[in-house]
Amino acid sequence: MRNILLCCFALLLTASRSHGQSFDRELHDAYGRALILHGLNTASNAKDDTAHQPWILESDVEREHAELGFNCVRYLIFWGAIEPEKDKYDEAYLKKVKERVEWYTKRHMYVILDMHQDVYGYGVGGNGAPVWASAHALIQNLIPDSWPWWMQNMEPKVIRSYVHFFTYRRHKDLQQHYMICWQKVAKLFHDNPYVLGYDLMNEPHGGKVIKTLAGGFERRQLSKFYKRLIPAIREVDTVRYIFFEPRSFGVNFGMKAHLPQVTDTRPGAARIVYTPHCYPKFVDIGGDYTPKYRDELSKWYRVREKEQVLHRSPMLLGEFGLSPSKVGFDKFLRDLNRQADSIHMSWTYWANSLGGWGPYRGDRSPSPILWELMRVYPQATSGSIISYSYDQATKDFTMSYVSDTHIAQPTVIAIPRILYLHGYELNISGTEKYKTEVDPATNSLLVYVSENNIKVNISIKSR
Ligand code: IDC
Repeated sequence: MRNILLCCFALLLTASRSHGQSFDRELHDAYGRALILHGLNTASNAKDDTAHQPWILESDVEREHAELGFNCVRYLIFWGAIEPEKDKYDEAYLKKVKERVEWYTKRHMYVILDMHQDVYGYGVGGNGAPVWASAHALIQNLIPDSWPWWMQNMEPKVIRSYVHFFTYRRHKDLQQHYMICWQKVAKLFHDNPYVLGYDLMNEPHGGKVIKTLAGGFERRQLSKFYKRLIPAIREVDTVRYIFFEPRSFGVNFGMKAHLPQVTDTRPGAARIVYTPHCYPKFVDIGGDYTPKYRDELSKWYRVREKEQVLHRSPMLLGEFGLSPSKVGFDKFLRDLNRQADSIHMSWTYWANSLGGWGPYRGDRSPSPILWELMRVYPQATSGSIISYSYDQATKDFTMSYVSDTHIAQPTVIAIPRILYLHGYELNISGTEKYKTEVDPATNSLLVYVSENNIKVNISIKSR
């Protein structure tokens, strides 16, 4: 009996992983095409910039679009910038955000708005929540500034602020203001089709470490917070995707999350996206990328896939990143990308900056990181993706999918301009009824297939 049950369970798992799964691995655009997103978090400097804006110029966005093959951005916004004083909203800030968001959307790049925070907020040495929304503590400045930034989460005033925010019974107004803030943002963008959705809160943290690690925070407080916030956003916008995160502490390096299933309250099919972050321990704590960390990375993926089955939603890897001075950074990014492709996971790299972990150096020349992020991948697929892969070393791309001719728009494959300097060989099999074009603005390959429900195979090789 036990064996039969185990078999049934295994079958159920394979069914949900296979092509006939009962939830979508990919997000979809308005035409019904399956989307895979690659882009940059933009930008970390906005946390502390006086106007809370990223350093970028519009020409940087044009470069991402036209040369680098990115089709989205995770754009940082801050509660403390939107509502710096209680009940007073900074319309000038929102206007600036809108202007910059439109740099992307007018180029048909997707924007995910990320309500960012680290270390709770501006009143306690972090960023995110406004000063008025933080709590005080008797003991001050326990953690030296010279320690890694995330250690500031142990500072008593930070712990207290998180605890207040998530203790809804006693401090209702904090979450209520947060919700109103999101409603304002959603009202501003709900008619822009290239604003893809809202990332509810960057790296939620419960304050008390043991409770957070043991699961109580996600099971009760975080889950209930999402149950309030999602319907509040749905009052204003029923179309955009809701991106939601597990706790960051431990999950970032591969521990399992305890977040119960998150559900959407929009009418019709759910439009939610599970958005974990991936930072194996060597990234922050030191050391090279060794086989031990390769195993840790693979474990991170296995755990996330299980959680995806629980949430029955596509996944976006909202943050991963590291310094190009780490030994093995390129191997790490290749391993991470290979596994992301194998489960059709979208990603946004941390972060868009000049120098440091960023894809550009201070003079805007490419850093070694950029070479690992420019990939051939199916940005939009008119049908169901079976598989796709890109090998950074050989520059071989292969993909197969089942065509759906009810979708008139083409399958779009990103081909960053500088990848194939001597051209590429394209091979399409499975059907003869197709035509191809190259989008001159982006160099993307557009594939129009006119035979329905056919397995189409595409391969691209460097000349
Ligand atoms: C980091 C920035 C760093 C800044 C710090 C605190 O790179 O310059 O001092 O934030 O604001 C995250 C966070 C993200 C972090 C990133 C890298 O979401 O804000 O950015 N990271 O440390 N979680 C894990 C890593």
